[in-house]
Amino acid sequence: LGLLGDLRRALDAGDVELHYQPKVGFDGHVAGLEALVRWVHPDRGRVPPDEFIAIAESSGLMPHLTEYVLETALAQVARWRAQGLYVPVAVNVSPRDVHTPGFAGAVAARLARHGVPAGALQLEITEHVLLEDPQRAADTLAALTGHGVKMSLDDFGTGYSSLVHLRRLPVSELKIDRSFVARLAIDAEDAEIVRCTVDLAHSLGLLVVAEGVEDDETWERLRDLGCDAVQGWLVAAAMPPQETTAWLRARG
Ligand code: G
Ligand code: G
Ligand code: NA
Ligand code: MN
Repeated sequence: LGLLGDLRRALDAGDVELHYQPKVGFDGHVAGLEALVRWVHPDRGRVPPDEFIAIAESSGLMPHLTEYVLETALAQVARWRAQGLYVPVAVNVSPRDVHTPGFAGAVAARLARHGVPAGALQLEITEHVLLEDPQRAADTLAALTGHGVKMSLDDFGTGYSSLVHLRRLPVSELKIDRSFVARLAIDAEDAEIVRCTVDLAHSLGLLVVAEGVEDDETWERLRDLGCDAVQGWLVAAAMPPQETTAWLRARG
Protein backbone atom coordinates (compact mmCIF):
# COMPACT_ATOMS: atom_id res chain seq x y z
CA LEU A 1 0.00 0.00 0.00
CA GLY A 2 2.93 2.31 0.70
CA LEU A 3 3.86 1.74 -2.91
CA LEU A 4 0.78 3.62 -4.16
CA GLY A 5 1.66 6.74 -2.18
CA ASP A 6 5.27 6.45 -3.31
CA LEU A 7 4.16 6.15 -6.95
CA ARG A 8 1.90 9.18 -6.61
CA ARG A 9 4.79 11.20 -5.15
CA ALA A 10 7.19 9.93 -7.83
CA LEU A 11 4.79 11.13 -10.54
CA ASP A 12 4.44 14.52 -8.87
CA ALA A 13 8.23 14.79 -8.56
CA GLY A 14 8.86 13.67 -12.15
CA ASP A 15 10.82 10.65 -10.90
CA VAL A 16 9.12 8.17 -13.22
CA GLU A 17 11.05 7.78 -16.49
CA LEU A 18 10.15 6.72 -19.98
CA HIS A 19 12.38 4.44 -21.97
CA TYR A 20 11.91 3.94 -25.69
CA GLN A 21 12.03 0.69 -27.66
CA PRO A 22 12.34 0.85 -31.48
CA LYS A 23 10.02 -0.84 -33.95
CA VAL A 24 11.94 -1.42 -37.19
CA GLY A 25 11.07 -2.60 -40.68
CA PHE A 26 12.99 -5.43 -42.37
CA ASP A 27 14.87 -2.92 -44.51
CA GLY A 28 16.09 -1.36 -41.25
CA HIS A 29 13.91 1.76 -41.28
CA VAL A 30 12.66 2.94 -37.91
CA ALA A 31 8.87 2.62 -37.92
CA GLY A 32 8.49 4.13 -34.46
CA LEU A 33 9.35 3.92 -30.78
CA GLU A 34 7.28 2.49 -27.94
CA ALA A 35 7.41 4.45 -24.69
CA LEU A 36 7.70 2.15 -21.66
CA VAL A 37 7.56 3.46 -18.08
CA ARG A 38 10.41 2.82 -15.68
CA TRP A 39 10.36 3.55 -11.97
CA VAL A 40 13.31 3.21 -9.62
CA HIS A 41 12.01 3.27 -6.04
CA PRO A 42 14.38 5.00 -3.58
CA ASP A 43 14.44 1.96 -1.23
CA ARG A 44 13.23 -0.98 -3.29
CA GLY A 45 15.11 -0.22 -6.49
CA ARG A 46 13.56 -0.94 -9.87
CA VAL A 47 9.85 -1.78 -9.59
CA PRO A 48 8.58 -3.93 -12.51
CA PRO A 49 6.08 -1.93 -14.62
CA ASP A 50 3.52 -4.76 -14.46
CA GLU A 51 3.52 -4.35 -10.68
CA PHE A 52 3.01 -0.61 -10.43
CA ILE A 53 0.68 -0.45 -13.44
CA ALA A 54 -1.58 -2.96 -11.66
CA ILE A 55 -1.48 -0.72 -8.57
CA ALA A 56 -2.30 2.35 -10.66
CA GLU A 57 -5.18 0.48 -12.33
CA SER A 58 -6.80 -0.69 -9.12
CA SER A 59 -6.33 2.56 -7.19
CA GLY A 60 -7.67 5.05 -9.71
CA LEU A 61 -4.22 6.54 -10.35
CA MET A 62 -4.12 5.25 -13.94
CA PRO A 63 -5.48 8.40 -15.65
CA HIS A 64 -2.81 10.40 -13.83
CA LEU A 65 -0.06 7.97 -14.87
CA THR A 66 -1.27 8.09 -18.49
CA GLU A 67 -1.33 11.90 -18.47
CA TYR A 68 2.22 11.86 -17.14
CA VAL A 69 3.36 9.40 -19.81
CA LEU A 70 1.62 11.31 -22.62
CA GLU A 71 3.05 14.61 -21.41
CA THR A 72 6.58 13.21 -21.09
CA ALA A 73 6.45 11.36 -24.42
CA LEU A 74 5.07 14.36 -26.36
CA ALA A 75 7.66 16.71 -24.86
CA GLN A 76 10.32 14.22 -26.02
CA VAL A 77 8.79 13.90 -29.50
CA ALA A 78 8.80 17.71 -29.81
CA ARG A 79 12.48 17.79 -28.73
CA TRP A 80 13.41 15.12 -31.25
CA ARG A 81 11.52 16.93 -34.02
CA ALA A 82 13.37 20.16 -33.18
CA GLN A 83 16.57 18.17 -33.73
CA GLY A 84 15.40 16.83 -37.08
CA LEU A 85 14.46 13.39 -35.75
CA TYR A 86 10.93 12.69 -36.99
CA VAL A 87 10.02 9.46 -35.28
CA PRO A 88 6.49 8.50 -34.19
CA VAL A 89 6.08 7.42 -30.58
CA ALA A 90 3.60 4.86 -29.24
CA VAL A 91 2.11 5.24 -25.77
CA ASN A 92 0.32 2.41 -23.96
CA VAL A 93 -3.13 3.36 -22.72
CA SER A 94 -5.32 1.33 -20.40
CA PRO A 95 -9.01 0.54 -20.77
CA ARG A 96 -9.67 2.96 -17.92
CA ASP A 97 -8.20 5.82 -19.99
CA VAL A 98 -10.38 5.04 -22.96
CA HIS A 99 -13.44 5.24 -20.69
CA THR A 100 -12.41 8.53 -19.10
CA PRO A 101 -14.80 11.24 -20.36
CA GLY A 102 -13.02 13.75 -22.59
CA PHE A 103 -9.98 11.54 -23.15
CA ALA A 104 -9.83 12.04 -26.94
CA GLY A 105 -10.16 15.82 -26.67
CA ALA A 106 -7.51 15.94 -23.95
CA VAL A 107 -5.07 14.04 -26.15
CA ALA A 108 -5.75 16.39 -29.07
CA ALA A 109 -5.22 19.43 -26.83
CA ARG A 110 -1.96 18.01 -25.53
CA LEU A 111 -0.70 17.40 -29.08
CA ALA A 112 -1.56 20.97 -30.02
CA ARG A 113 0.18 22.36 -26.94
CA HIS A 114 3.40 20.55 -27.88
CA GLY A 115 3.08 21.43 -31.56
CA VAL A 116 3.24 17.73 -32.42
CA PRO A 117 1.14 16.48 -35.37
CA ALA A 118 -1.33 13.73 -34.45
CA GLY A 119 0.33 11.38 -36.92
CA ALA A 120 3.45 11.35 -34.72
CA LEU A 121 1.48 9.75 -31.87
CA GLN A 122 0.27 6.21 -31.70
CA LEU A 123 -1.78 4.76 -28.86
CA GLU A 124 -1.43 1.08 -27.99
CA ILE A 125 -4.62 -0.43 -26.67
CA THR A 126 -5.66 -3.99 -25.87
CA GLU A 127 -8.94 -5.69 -26.57
CA HIS A 128 -9.82 -5.18 -22.92
CA VAL A 129 -11.02 -1.69 -23.89
CA LEU A 130 -14.17 -3.32 -25.26
CA LEU A 131 -15.04 -5.20 -22.07
CA GLU A 132 -16.75 -2.50 -20.06
CA ASP A 133 -18.70 -0.33 -22.46
CA PRO A 134 -17.96 -1.27 -26.08
CA GLN A 135 -19.97 1.58 -27.59
CA ARG A 136 -18.29 4.24 -25.50
CA ALA A 137 -14.86 2.77 -26.20
CA ALA A 138 -15.61 2.68 -29.93
CA ASP A 139 -16.75 6.33 -29.82
CA THR A 140 -13.55 7.43 -28.05
CA LEU A 141 -11.33 5.50 -30.44
CA ALA A 142 -13.22 6.95 -33.41
CA ALA A 143 -12.71 10.45 -32.01
CA LEU A 144 -8.99 9.79 -31.58
CA THR A 145 -8.56 8.48 -35.12
CA GLY A 146 -10.67 11.44 -36.26
CA HIS A 147 -8.01 13.70 -34.76
CA GLY A 148 -5.40 11.75 -36.75
CA VAL A 149 -3.99 9.67 -33.89
CA LYS A 150 -3.02 6.14 -34.95
CA MET A 151 -4.24 3.20 -32.91
CA SER A 152 -2.39 -0.06 -32.42
CA LEU A 153 -3.83 -3.28 -30.99
CA ASP A 154 -1.30 -4.68 -28.51
CA ASP A 155 -0.82 -8.23 -27.19
CA PHE A 156 -2.87 -9.68 -30.02
CA GLY A 157 -3.61 -13.36 -29.62
CA THR A 158 -3.71 -13.41 -25.83
CA GLY A 159 -6.86 -13.61 -23.75
CA TYR A 160 -10.02 -13.63 -25.79
CA SER A 161 -8.94 -12.11 -29.08
CA SER A 162 -11.75 -12.28 -31.53
CA LEU A 163 -12.42 -11.26 -35.07
CA VAL A 164 -15.41 -9.27 -33.88
CA HIS A 165 -13.09 -7.07 -31.81
CA LEU A 166 -10.67 -6.68 -34.67
CA ARG A 167 -13.42 -5.60 -37.03
CA ARG A 168 -14.95 -3.20 -34.53
CA LEU A 169 -11.79 -1.41 -33.41
CA PRO A 170 -10.47 1.43 -35.59
CA VAL A 171 -6.84 0.31 -35.42
CA SER A 172 -4.18 0.60 -38.13
CA GLU A 173 -1.65 -1.77 -36.58
CA LEU A 174 -1.71 -5.11 -34.83
CA LYS A 175 1.06 -6.31 -32.53
CA ILE A 176 1.52 -10.06 -32.27
CA ASP A 177 2.15 -10.94 -28.65
CA ARG A 178 5.64 -12.13 -27.89
CA SER A 179 4.33 -15.40 -26.45
CA PHE A 180 3.72 -16.49 -30.06
CA VAL A 181 6.91 -14.95 -31.41
CA ALA A 182 9.31 -16.41 -28.84
CA ARG A 183 9.12 -20.02 -30.12
CA LEU A 184 8.23 -19.24 -33.72
CA ALA A 185 11.42 -20.73 -35.11
CA ILE A 186 11.08 -24.02 -33.21
CA ASP A 187 7.34 -24.55 -32.85
CA ALA A 188 5.31 -25.29 -35.98
CA GLU A 189 2.00 -24.40 -34.34
CA ASP A 190 3.22 -21.00 -33.19
CA ALA A 191 4.57 -20.41 -36.70
CA GLU A 192 1.15 -21.26 -38.13
CA ILE A 193 -0.59 -18.91 -35.67
CA VAL A 194 1.73 -16.09 -36.66
CA ARG A 195 1.24 -16.82 -40.36
CA CYS A 196 -2.55 -16.71 -40.03
CA THR A 197 -2.43 -13.54 -37.95
CA VAL A 198 -0.25 -11.75 -40.50
CA ASP A 199 -2.55 -12.80 -43.34
CA LEU A 200 -5.69 -11.84 -41.43
CA ALA A 201 -4.27 -8.44 -40.47
CA HIS A 202 -3.17 -7.73 -44.03
CA SER A 203 -6.56 -8.70 -45.41
CA LEU A 204 -8.03 -6.05 -43.09
CA GLY A 205 -5.46 -3.48 -44.23
CA LEU A 206 -3.50 -3.45 -40.96
CA LEU A 207 0.24 -3.31 -40.46
CA VAL A 208 1.70 -6.13 -38.38
CA VAL A 209 4.42 -5.75 -35.78
CA ALA A 210 5.95 -8.78 -34.03
CA GLU A 211 7.02 -8.24 -30.42
CA GLY A 212 9.82 -9.95 -28.52
CA VAL A 213 12.15 -10.77 -31.41
CA GLU A 214 15.37 -12.02 -29.85
CA ASP A 215 17.30 -13.86 -32.58
CA ASP A 216 18.15 -13.77 -36.28
CA GLU A 217 16.25 -16.93 -37.14
CA THR A 218 13.00 -15.49 -35.75
CA TRP A 219 13.65 -12.25 -37.65
CA GLU A 220 14.07 -14.19 -40.91
CA ARG A 221 10.95 -16.28 -40.35
CA LEU A 222 8.90 -13.13 -39.65
CA ARG A 223 10.25 -11.46 -42.77
CA ASP A 224 9.35 -14.52 -44.84
CA LEU A 225 5.84 -14.55 -43.33
CA GLY A 226 5.33 -10.99 -44.55
CA CYS A 227 5.35 -9.27 -41.16
CA ASP A 228 5.89 -5.50 -41.52
CA ALA A 229 8.07 -4.62 -38.54
CA VAL A 230 9.66 -6.11 -35.46
CA GLN A 231 10.35 -5.03 -31.94
CA GLY A 232 12.63 -6.86 -29.55
CA TRP A 233 15.99 -7.25 -27.92
CA LEU A 234 17.56 -8.36 -31.23
CA VAL A 235 17.11 -4.76 -32.39
CA ALA A 236 17.27 -2.92 -29.06
CA ALA A 237 15.81 -3.07 -25.59
CA ALA A 238 13.97 -0.01 -24.29
CA MET A 239 16.54 2.76 -23.83
CA PRO A 240 16.62 5.99 -21.82
CA PRO A 241 15.98 9.15 -23.89
CA GLN A 242 19.61 10.16 -24.48
CA GLU A 243 20.62 6.67 -25.51
CA THR A 244 17.59 6.58 -27.82
CA THR A 245 18.71 9.84 -29.42
CA ALA A 246 22.17 8.37 -30.04
CA TRP A 247 20.62 5.18 -31.40
CA LEU A 248 18.37 7.17 -33.79
CA ARG A 249 21.31 9.25 -35.00
CA ALA A 250 23.48 6.17 -35.57
CA ARG A 251 20.65 4.71 -37.64
CA GLY A 252 20.57 7.82 -39.82
O1 G B 1 9.03 -3.20 -20.43
P1 G B 1 7.94 -3.87 -19.95
O2 G B 1 8.36 -4.51 -18.65
O3 G B 1 8.04 -2.40 -19.80
O4 G B 1 6.39 -3.53 -19.75
C1 G B 1 5.59 -4.32 -18.91
C2 G B 1 4.13 -4.04 -19.18
O5 G B 1 3.83 -2.71 -18.78
C3 G B 1 3.70 -4.17 -20.62
O6 G B 1 2.45 -4.84 -20.64
C4 G B 1 3.53 -2.75 -21.07
O7 G B 1 2.53 -2.65 -22.07
C5 G B 1 3.12 -2.06 -19.80
N1 G B 1 3.48 -0.65 -19.86
C6 G B 1 4.71 -0.12 -20.01
N2 G B 1 4.64 1.22 -20.02
C7 G B 1 3.33 1.54 -19.87
C8 G B 1 2.61 2.77 -19.82
O8 G B 1 3.16 3.87 -19.94
N3 G B 1 1.26 2.71 -19.64
C9 G B 1 0.61 1.52 -19.54
N4 G B 1 -0.71 1.55 -19.39
N5 G B 1 1.24 0.34 -19.61
C10 G B 1 2.58 0.35 -19.78
O1 G C 1 2.56 -5.58 -23.17
P1 G C 1 3.61 -4.89 -23.98
O2 G C 1 3.70 -5.54 -25.33
O3 G C 1 3.48 -3.42 -24.13
O4 G C 1 4.98 -5.19 -23.22
C1 G C 1 6.19 -5.11 -23.81
C2 G C 1 7.08 -5.87 -22.84
O5 G C 1 7.95 -6.73 -23.55
C3 G C 1 7.95 -4.94 -22.02
O6 G C 1 8.06 -5.50 -20.76
C4 G C 1 9.28 -5.04 -22.77
O7 G C 1 10.38 -4.68 -21.94
C5 G C 1 9.28 -6.50 -23.14
N1 G C 1 10.17 -6.84 -24.26
C6 G C 1 10.52 -6.06 -25.29
N2 G C 1 11.32 -6.73 -26.16
C7 G C 1 11.47 -7.97 -25.63
C8 G C 1 12.18 -9.13 -26.09
O8 G C 1 12.82 -9.17 -27.14
N3 G C 1 12.08 -10.24 -25.30
C9 G C 1 11.37 -10.26 -24.14
N4 G C 1 11.35 -11.40 -23.44
N5 G C 1 10.68 -9.18 -23.70
C10 G C 1 10.73 -8.04 -24.45
NA1 NA D 1 2.58 -2.09 -25.58
MN1 MN E 1 2.42 -6.59 -26.16
